[in-house]
Amino acid sequence: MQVVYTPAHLGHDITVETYMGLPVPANEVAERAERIRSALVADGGFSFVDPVDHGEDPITAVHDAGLLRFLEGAWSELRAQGLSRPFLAADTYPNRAMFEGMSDQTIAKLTLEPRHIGGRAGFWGLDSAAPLVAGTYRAARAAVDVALTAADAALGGETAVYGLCRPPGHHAARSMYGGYCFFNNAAIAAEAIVRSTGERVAVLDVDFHHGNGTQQIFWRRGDVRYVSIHADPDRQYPYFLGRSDETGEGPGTGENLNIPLPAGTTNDDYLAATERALAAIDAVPGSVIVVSLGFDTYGLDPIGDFALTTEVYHEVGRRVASLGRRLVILQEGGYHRPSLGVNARAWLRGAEGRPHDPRPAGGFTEAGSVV
Ligand code: Q9C
Ligand code: ZN
Repeated sequence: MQVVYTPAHLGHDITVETYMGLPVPANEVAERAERIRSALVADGGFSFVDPVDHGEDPITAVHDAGLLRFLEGAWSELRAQGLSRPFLAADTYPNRAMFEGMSDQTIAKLTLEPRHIGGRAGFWGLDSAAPLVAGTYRAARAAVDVALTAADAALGGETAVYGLCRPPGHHAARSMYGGYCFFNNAAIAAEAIVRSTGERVAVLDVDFHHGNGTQQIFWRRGDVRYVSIHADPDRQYPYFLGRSDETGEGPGTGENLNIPLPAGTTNDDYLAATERALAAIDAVPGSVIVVSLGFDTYGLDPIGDFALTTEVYHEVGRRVASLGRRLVILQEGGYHRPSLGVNARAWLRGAEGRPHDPRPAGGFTEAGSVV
């Protein structure tokens, strides 16, 4: 299998994020992608290719150009405004209740992008968990190119391609970044595939969190079906979207399927949800699936609460591939660093029809112990 990878992600060198106002060690760190890369190199069955620069057009096909311009200039603007902080996070978010009672017209006039960078970050941002540093923009642009290069390979005839995207993307909406995500890599790839093939595309999101950004981008679209298996937003981020009654509107009516799951979800529960998700994809035409792949569903993940083990990833990969569609597999979350290599290897080998490899990678065995 081809793996699209670039060290450009290393510039997004995050060490701290904020959680409910307090600084905590960052979860979405460079080590994640490097762990996966070395496990796939050691496997020997993967060939690595560099991403190709696709420019801005595929990004603005999905995102507001204002978001792109904000992310491009945010770091230099932070410095230009005399703020010597280690990372940019918002000061104020425009909570909708701030404008309660005002007419839509008045609100539209008032909710303009402010000048202060702490206000601008709130204008474009969802939360304080996506710290932006000097190298973030270049890394986020490179992650988009990773996704688009993987999509090109699939359109060129590859059965399954893996894009080792970092930073991840599925929380980024048309006009919003957040949740460790800046550009929505999967949505940009899906849109590019729709435009180049004229076919319907399915996005299967198996990250632990609901992909609110992908859902938002394709909410009214009849040509992109979004299917997501995730933690119930009643108890987990992103809290405000991801419920099963969110099914799309307009031409997108019935094209959005959310499968929220309880804490403690086991391999068997997860495989049952996977069957539902795959049936929804199989029910409509199309020859490509974009997979938003997260390993924060793993039992040892520090921010997830499912109980999955490595074996289930091999089986999920195998079942997704069994639909017989081309796969553009893009990395999203997964924060238990020692297991990322074995879990990615298991999923991708499953998708290729290669047997599960029970050997450790990066010093980690699937039994959950470090050897
Ligand atoms: N206590 C992805 O997996 N909140 N993003 C973390 C930790 C933000 C996850 C709270 C989670 C974002 C791509
Ligand atoms: Zn996640």
